[in-house]
Amino acid sequence: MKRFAKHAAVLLTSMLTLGATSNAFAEKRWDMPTPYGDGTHQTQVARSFAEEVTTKSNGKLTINIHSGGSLIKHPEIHRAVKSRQVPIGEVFIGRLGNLDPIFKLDNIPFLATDFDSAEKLYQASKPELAKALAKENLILLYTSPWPAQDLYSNKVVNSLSDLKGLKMRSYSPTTSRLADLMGTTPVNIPFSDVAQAFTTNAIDAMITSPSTGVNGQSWDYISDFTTIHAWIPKNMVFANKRMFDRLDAETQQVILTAAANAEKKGWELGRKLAVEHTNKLAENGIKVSKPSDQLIEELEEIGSTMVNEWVAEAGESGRTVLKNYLEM
Ligand code: PCA
Repeated sequence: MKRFAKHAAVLLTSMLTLGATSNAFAEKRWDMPTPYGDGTHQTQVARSFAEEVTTKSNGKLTINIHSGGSLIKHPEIHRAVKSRQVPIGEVFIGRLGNLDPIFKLDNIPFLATDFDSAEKLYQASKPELAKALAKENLILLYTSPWPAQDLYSNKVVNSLSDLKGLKMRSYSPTTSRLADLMGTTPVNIPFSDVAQAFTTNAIDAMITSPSTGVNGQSWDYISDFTTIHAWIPKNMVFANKRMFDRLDAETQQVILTAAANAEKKGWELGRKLAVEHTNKLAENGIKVSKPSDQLIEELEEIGSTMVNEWVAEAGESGRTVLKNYLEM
């Protein structure tokens, strides 16, 4: 009897150990670096995506969000996913502009300035976007837009001459080119350093969303906000294809469904937050103005130049994307 009990205990222990081992095999953990902080809607969307995958896969795949560049800094995230240092990550599309012209399209001014147009531009460019990522063994999972990009400055801006010679923050190759064409000097500064850059006069102006101004409490160092609504850029989330292919079909489907839901949520938030956050800037003392006709005309002309430059660089596939967009 005693011997039997001992035997049963050994059996039970080995069953538990086996159980634990096979569970450990079934369970996967994906670390997902994101570039922006917890206060941004982008990271909130990423968190809801991760939660959905974790819940719906019944724990087979847990996605852990590491926000604000805490695991991997923004400039390294793309390479980290490509090299399988991490299986999944989020980046601001325009940052990758030097890798493929399709990424530059995301920051071209005055091509798509309202959300309906931005959604069309996204649909028209999505096949090329996915193709550019696929070349690097990456799968596009979802995109999420920022509210339209407006102008922050420490003086009233009625025309480009008011900005001449100022240092303008840029966050991508396309926005550096824009700063040049505006007669300003581009200074590449990540969002995390923007407040300090303004207070130390490393930059004098920037073009970004009202949300980013709210997240960075820009009223502490900026007086004027002009609603130029120049373009609607996006973040994208992608996975390494080899790591994705290693998951079972069911878990892959959970990811794709969660990605589609995240995309929907991101686009809804992008639309909604523009008004809310512009009001918040005003409530905190920033002078919010509509752009003058002259400023818009000058900027639109730069926009046309940049579209032409882009088509020349992107060639046939770029022309097709634009043709499809204009016909939508
Ligand atoms: N905020 C981000 C990207 C676009 C936006 O609205 C930033 O300024 O870095």
